[in-house]
Amino acid sequence: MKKKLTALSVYLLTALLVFSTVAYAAAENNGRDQGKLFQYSTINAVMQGQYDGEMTLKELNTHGDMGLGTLNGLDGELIQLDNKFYQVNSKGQVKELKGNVKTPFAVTTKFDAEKTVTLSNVKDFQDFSEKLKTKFDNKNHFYAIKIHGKFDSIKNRSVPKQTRPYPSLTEVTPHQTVFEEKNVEGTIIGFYTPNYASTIQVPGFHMHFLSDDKKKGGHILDVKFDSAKVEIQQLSEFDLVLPDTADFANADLTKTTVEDIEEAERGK
Ligand code: QFH
Ligand code: ZN
Repeated sequence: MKKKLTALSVYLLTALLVFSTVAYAAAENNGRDQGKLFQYSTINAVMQGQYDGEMTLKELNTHGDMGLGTLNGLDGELIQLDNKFYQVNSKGQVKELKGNVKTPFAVTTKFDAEKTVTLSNVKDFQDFSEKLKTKFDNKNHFYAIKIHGKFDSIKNRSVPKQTRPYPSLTEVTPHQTVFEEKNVEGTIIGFYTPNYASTIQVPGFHMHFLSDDKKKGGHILDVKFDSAKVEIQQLSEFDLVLPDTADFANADLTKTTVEDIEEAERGK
């Protein structure tokens, strides 16, 4: 009788252990960690000329290995790829940055793609957005995307460094520089933000580009390609750190409209 009881309890214990492991794995998205977005400041702060932050690239790197943003003074476009940071200045020059450089706005994630989809016959940015959105399982979560490929045409912009008093982003973008590359190989890094979060990040797709030879890149205004594999990760968690500066404390962040963002970010 005693032996039987022991055998039964061993059996029950094993069953419990197996069950809890399975339940935990399911909660953890089949053993993978839930994708998490990390962001410093908000898009409407950038829109309102909040161009200085306290976040170093070194600190940003502790929250993710792939991302985008800008540098203090709105000094060009920032691309984070494979734990390295690159700046594309308004002359189109690309420079690798050190960890002590600061950003006023950046988005990053520990990228771990959960699926890869193929997009074909992409005519322009809008076509890209429409085609990629159909691949998302959850239209109200955020996504990180990474595309390494050869692009028939890609139009990038970079913004010129500003001095105080800072103008709004819609006042800066008429002075942006636009570079169009043909048949270029490189990586597109991007984030998808659902429209309801349009005060936080650019609604829809916000993408930056870096060529394989690390000589070209910027904030993407338009893109065209025959076929490319898009790596996707759903981001169901979001860490937002706000600048603890007097500028940020006193800014009116309610003035920005979605139309303003479209104008500044899409070049329309
Ligand atoms: O282009 C100003 C941060 C940035 O990439 C953006 C820069 O999209 O607002
Ligand atoms: Zn950008």
